[in-house]
Amino acid sequence: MNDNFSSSNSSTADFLRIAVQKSGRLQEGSLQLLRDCGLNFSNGKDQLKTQSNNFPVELLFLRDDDIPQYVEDGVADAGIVGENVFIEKQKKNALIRRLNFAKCRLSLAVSRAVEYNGISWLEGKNIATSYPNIVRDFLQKNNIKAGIHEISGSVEIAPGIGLADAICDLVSTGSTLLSNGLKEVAIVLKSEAVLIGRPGLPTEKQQVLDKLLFRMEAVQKARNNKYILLNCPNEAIEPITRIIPGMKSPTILPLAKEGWSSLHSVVDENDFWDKIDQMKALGAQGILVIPIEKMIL
Ligand code: PRT
Ligand code: ZN
Repeated sequence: MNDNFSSSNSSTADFLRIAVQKSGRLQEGSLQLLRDCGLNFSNGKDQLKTQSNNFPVELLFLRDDDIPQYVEDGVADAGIVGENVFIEKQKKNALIRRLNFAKCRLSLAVSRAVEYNGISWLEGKNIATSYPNIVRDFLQKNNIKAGIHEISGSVEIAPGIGLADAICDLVSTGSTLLSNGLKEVAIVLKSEAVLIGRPGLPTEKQQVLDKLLFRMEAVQKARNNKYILLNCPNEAIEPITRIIPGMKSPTILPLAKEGWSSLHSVVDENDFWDKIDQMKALGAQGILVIPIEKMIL
């Protein structure tokens, strides 16, 4: 692939076609990730497709439910969907990469009035869902026989109108369940946005995909880490280095103040606050935390 790519001298036939959601919960996160990977393209809100002007990628804007089929058929080479949709659609696509946004869970819920005593409560009951395949698999694995009532929207009202005894639907904060008098009783699947693809891409397109994956890795690592600078007494350097070892080891610079150093490193977002507390207890002061844009190991 030509690094000095420009749209004027390349045929779009070689472009890697990525399907993204036309509008909805996945759209912003999908476009932001691609932009953070350095791809320029027009917003595309009212378009069917758009091409990047600095990377051989064409975006197709589709309903999320249709994306796995379009990828399997080869209309798109790859797509960004919720893992829930990827699994439910059962197409011959591969999960290429988890993307760490649009996190939610597919859960079973019942009326709050129900005395739910475990999964066996579902035996012989009726479950309303937009995810019949996933629910069928789940019931089979748990040896439960229950009816599945497939509905495409507003699943949460089903128990209230007598359509079903339970539902299986996506949950993030849980407030929709709460306001419909339901309680979450079991998690069937944890989901996030994923990049899916068709196996056996032509070499040219595979190279574009590999290059994009390399960039996604750098962007996702950077999102999960922060650059940290702090001052500490020299005797605290060693214990602090054990807490924030960084990519290889921290950078340590002497301060003008005798017996003190400045220490620079990288810290994981997830255990950030715990580590700050530990370092403060060791005498760290003047702690600065800075976002990282890209991170390449
Ligand atoms: O039009 P199109 O078919 O493309 O979009 P859609 O309406 O089918 O999908 P959309 O945009 O609603 O969701 C796309 C994807 O986002 C889903 O397939 C999930 O992978 C992911 N996602 C993440 C969610 C949620 N969080 C979520 N909270 N999808 C749906 N919800 C629903 C939830 O079921 C509830 O009804 O949002 C409502 C609010 O949830 P609570 O728990 O915060 O109240
Ligand atoms: Zn949809």
